[in-house]
Amino acid sequence: MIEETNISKAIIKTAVDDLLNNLDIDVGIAGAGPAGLTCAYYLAKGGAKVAIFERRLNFGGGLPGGGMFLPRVVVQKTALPITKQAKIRLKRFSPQFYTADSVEMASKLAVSAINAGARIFPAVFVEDVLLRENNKISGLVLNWTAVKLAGLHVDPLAVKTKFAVDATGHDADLARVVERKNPNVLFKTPSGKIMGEQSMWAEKGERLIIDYTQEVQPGLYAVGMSVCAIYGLPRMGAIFGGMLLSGKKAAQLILRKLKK
Ligand code: 48F
Repeated sequence: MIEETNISKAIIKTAVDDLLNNLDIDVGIAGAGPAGLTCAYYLAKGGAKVAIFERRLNFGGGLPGGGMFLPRVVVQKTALPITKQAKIRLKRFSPQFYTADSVEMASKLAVSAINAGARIFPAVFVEDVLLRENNKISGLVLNWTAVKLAGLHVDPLAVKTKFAVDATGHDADLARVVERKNPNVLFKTPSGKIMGEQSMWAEKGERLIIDYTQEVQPGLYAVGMSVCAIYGLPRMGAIFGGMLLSGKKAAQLILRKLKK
């Protein structure tokens, strides 16, 4: 017999247990776009306890939309080891460029991260961080996206992290909230301030995003387009190798620190 209250009980109990189990984690990632998903995969594969908090109900960020809604993206040769592990099917377009179905790519990056052990919490908005001595970021402050959309005042809850990752894309939402609330916090940029993304220059952006993927504040890493927003790098459009390689690089840097 199907008893509705038993359905409710099953959902409430298992979902709350899952949240409780993720209150104290190695790495908390804000944003389930391609950079956040790739970062989560490599972290989980390397043995870290990692959760992604995504403000939307779906994952993939700007990836499923492809280029101007045409559901294809370009991936360069350098990122092929990442697409291969995720079993993303590619078509060779030129000696340098491959194309992928953007929906397949978003889905498979998420499946890989989940299969490696990462958790994805949908409809959760990262609205702030826990800031401790020496401006060390030691956790994420969470609320339901619906609360924000409804314009309600509901106090958030927090999770503790050894490292946080800003994978929020073009707005660098997490870094910006840190800057807005804590004017004394200086970022590792020439001005100490978040510089904002520059106009499109794919070749330059794809190269520099890898160089600049690093810890931007004690305890906070940036991956993907948030790196460009923080360091004033150009945007690239529907080419995704840099997003994947940036996520992987941050995961490797964090894993090295976790092992110390
Ligand atoms: O925007 P998004 O896909 O960022 P990305 O991983 O990749 C960028 C590419 O999609 C593309 C590009 C390629 O050259 O330029 O634009 O750097 O994914 C960011 C995700 O973060 C979520 C947002 O909904 C999206 O899924 N997000 C943004 N702010 C928050 C957030 C927040 N405060 N809390 C939780 N999730």
